[in-house]
Amino acid sequence: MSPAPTQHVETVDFVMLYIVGISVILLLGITAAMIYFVFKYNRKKGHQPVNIHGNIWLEIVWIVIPTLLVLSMFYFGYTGFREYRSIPKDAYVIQAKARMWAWEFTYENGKRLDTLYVPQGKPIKLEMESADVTHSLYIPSFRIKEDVMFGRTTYLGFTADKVGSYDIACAEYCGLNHSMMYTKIKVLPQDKFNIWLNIKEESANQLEPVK
Ligand SMILES: [Cu+2]
Repeated sequence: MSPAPTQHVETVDFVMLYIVGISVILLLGITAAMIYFVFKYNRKKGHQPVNIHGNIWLEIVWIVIPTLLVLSMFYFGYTGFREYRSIPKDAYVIQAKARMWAWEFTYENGKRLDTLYVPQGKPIKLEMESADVTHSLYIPSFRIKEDVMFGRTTYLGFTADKVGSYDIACAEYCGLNHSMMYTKIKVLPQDKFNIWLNIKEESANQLEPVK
């Protein structure tokens, strides 16, 4: 199998499967028990209601087991979150600016355009700001998303392991053309990225600087 676009994908997908798996097992178990009791204690069978007092062990079991399950969900979710929020110091920094209704990416050498190009296998840090309202930079294939706000710099880190082109969407409703606020992230091998970075001709694709 070809590798996932980022390592983070496996972490997020595992947490998702884990939570959905537990939920489905509980749903099936509870539904089966309900249906079973509907038939077992059917009124026509003439059962008499009995006043039952608390069972300490039963109560401990149904408090402890759900607590452990929920804590384990939190553990996997939180370790995955920490892993993707800890960005290496040598990460390659790209500035991202959002505005109604476009994205703009600026590189260390001043190169600026509306498509995000990144080198493969290198930790990337996006430093993000908004020129107007709140947006959210979302790369579904990478399972990452972060709000982009006016007057505040937020960040997003990832390492793209697989060459390719993936969608970037805005995931925060930001006005009339929000649904069209799409662009691409293009992952290039390091050598091709270096060549690309120094080509001036991309200027045709460049936007007016955002004030
Ligand atoms: Cu937006």
